[in-house]
Amino acid sequence: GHDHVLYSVEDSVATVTLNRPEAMNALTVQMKASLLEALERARDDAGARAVLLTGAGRAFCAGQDLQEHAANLEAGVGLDGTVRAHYNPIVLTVTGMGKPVVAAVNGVAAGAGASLAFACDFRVAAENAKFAMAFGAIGLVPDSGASWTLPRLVGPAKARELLLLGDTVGAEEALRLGLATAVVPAAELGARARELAVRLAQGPTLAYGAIKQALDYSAAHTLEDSLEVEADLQDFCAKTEDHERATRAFLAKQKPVFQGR
Ligand code: T3D
Repeated sequence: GHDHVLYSVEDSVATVTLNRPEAMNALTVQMKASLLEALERARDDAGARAVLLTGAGRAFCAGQDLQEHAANLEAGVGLDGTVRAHYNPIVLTVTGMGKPVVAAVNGVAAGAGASLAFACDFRVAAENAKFAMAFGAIGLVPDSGASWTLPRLVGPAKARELLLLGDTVGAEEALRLGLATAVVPAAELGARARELAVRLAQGPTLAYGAIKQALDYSAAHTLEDSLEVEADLQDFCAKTEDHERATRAFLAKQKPVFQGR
């Protein structure tokens, strides 16, 4: 039950691990509830200034558990409202939290598992990782935000091609497309993704949250509206302790130490 998603904090990095390796970390209702709980915990944890999301075993996440899904279809309850009840809040928690989220993509990310990786701020992929737009192959529409995130990551034409044809994207192609932040040998993935998360955890956390907000806002608004939001967010950031200290450190030719406030 509860151990299907693990949570730990070290060096101000909260690590959330999908932990049902025997099922390629496919998402059951129970697992989705635990994942949402872990992500909300990471969001609210004052001791966590960056989040690392990864999978145990050979897969990152195979998406919706199709055993459970088939049982629901059999019982005549269809999708059982799971997109609104689970997937949407999970994605909004990742994108909406005021701290960076790094996906360490340790293997295949399929369907909603791929969407989950797309919702993160960074995707560090192992050489053996791949992204499978598995939705169309089973007659479903991309959910968990893939119709929004993927065109913004790889451009509208490529996203359309990937989602309509459902082709799997390997790690090297993902890097070329801008879908992966970096590709690293599988044995180094944990360390390399962690290195990035630790670097982010030592950064100006409030400014990072504001950067995420500004980008999400500008994605759906005009330049004029986005300038207004930038001005508001800048007023906010200018009042932070981290900004004040970093400015003083710059003038003193010192390296700033950010506290996340
Ligand atoms: O409620 C709703 O459905 C709405 C929400 C939908 C959101 C979605 O995520 S829809 C998309 C669901 N996911 C998929 O369609 C992916 C299905 N899986 C695959 O395409 C492939 O298995 C993979 C590309 C993920 C991996 O391929 P490969 O060759 O590395 O492994 P495999 O042999 O296919 O799979 C290994 C085992 O995992 C196998 O079981 P077995 O034969 O060892 O007993 C396979 O059935 C199982 N498995 C893989 N994915 C799922 C799964 N079992 C349940 N659910 C899965 N999603």
